[in-house]
Amino acid sequence: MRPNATWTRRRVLTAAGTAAVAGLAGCNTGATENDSTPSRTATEASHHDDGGEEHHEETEHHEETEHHEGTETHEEAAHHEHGSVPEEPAASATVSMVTTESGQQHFEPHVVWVEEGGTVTWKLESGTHTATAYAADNDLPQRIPEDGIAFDSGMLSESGATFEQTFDTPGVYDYVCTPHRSVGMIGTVVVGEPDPHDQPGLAEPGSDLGEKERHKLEELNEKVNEMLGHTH
Ligand SMILES: [Cu+2]
Repeated sequence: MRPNATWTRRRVLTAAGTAAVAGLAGCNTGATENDSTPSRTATEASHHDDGGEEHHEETEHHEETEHHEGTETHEEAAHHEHGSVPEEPAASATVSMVTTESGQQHFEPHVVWVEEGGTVTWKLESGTHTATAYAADNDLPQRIPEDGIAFDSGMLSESGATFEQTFDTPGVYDYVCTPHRSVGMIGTVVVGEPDPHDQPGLAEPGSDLGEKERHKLEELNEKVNEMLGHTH
């Protein structure tokens, strides 16, 4: 168990309330342009009529998130959603490509982990998306191993369409949906047990990238470093 398990659970519970109301806010795409800081004081004040039942913390958190629909900062939302990473590599993994009803685009889960020789299948749930490796060969910054495969699904537009890729070279592979790059529709495939110190996919994202793209890459770096740290 992680030392901060309790904290994590609380955050997840809070996120559940948010997700029900605001959709998958963690992806924080085009639909939530105004990342203003929530004005909690006003909402908290309205709860003081309840008679000071301060021990009902989780209930209050839930109510709060309903009132703060769509006003979470990017950082908060990113940590609420998709908090879990795989515990160990699997022979295969599946990633959904999704456009939510509120118009947000994302890969779910954001991070998958397969063994050397493992296969990842991307499945189009909704919207129109690609899964394109961050590689010079795809006219993108290199964020996969130098000898890794620069995969590119091409545009998938029919619901249920799939793209499958087998990975023989261990490493960290960042990839992006090219039409939704600017809103940070990005994911990571980890193959085998690579040395985290030697991965282009874990480098600090360049300052020339868009803000949402950079934030998402930083978030993914954090998750993958944590995930690989658990294996040693
Ligand atoms: Cu997309």
